Amino acid sequence: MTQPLDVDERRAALETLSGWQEADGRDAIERRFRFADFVEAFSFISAVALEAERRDHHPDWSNVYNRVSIALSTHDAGGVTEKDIALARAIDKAAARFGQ
Ligand code: HBI
Repeated sequence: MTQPLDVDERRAALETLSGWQEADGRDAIERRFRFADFVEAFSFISAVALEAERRDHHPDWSNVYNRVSIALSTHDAGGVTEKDIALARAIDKAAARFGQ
């Protein structure tokens, strides 16, 4: 099984990402997005959902109209792993296509 990153690995990985931070009160990383409207937010969600399914690695997320919050952790490993960093990187690419 993939091992959780240690504190230094996690900090170094966060620096390679765009807008991700330690999640409040849980062992995860998170990024919050704000889109022009619901359709744009949902288009982004759809793109991320397909990418997550392709990787068999899925976000914990919420959507309120044009806002999307995404938290990433590897449930099976009980922490943040390289799988989360790789998915965060893919999410950053998807977000960039939506002007984020
Ligand atoms: N997604 N974030 C996350 N963490 C997991 O451990 C995980 C997942 N998606 C699918 C998955 N594990 C499967 O390997 C099984 O646990 C169903």
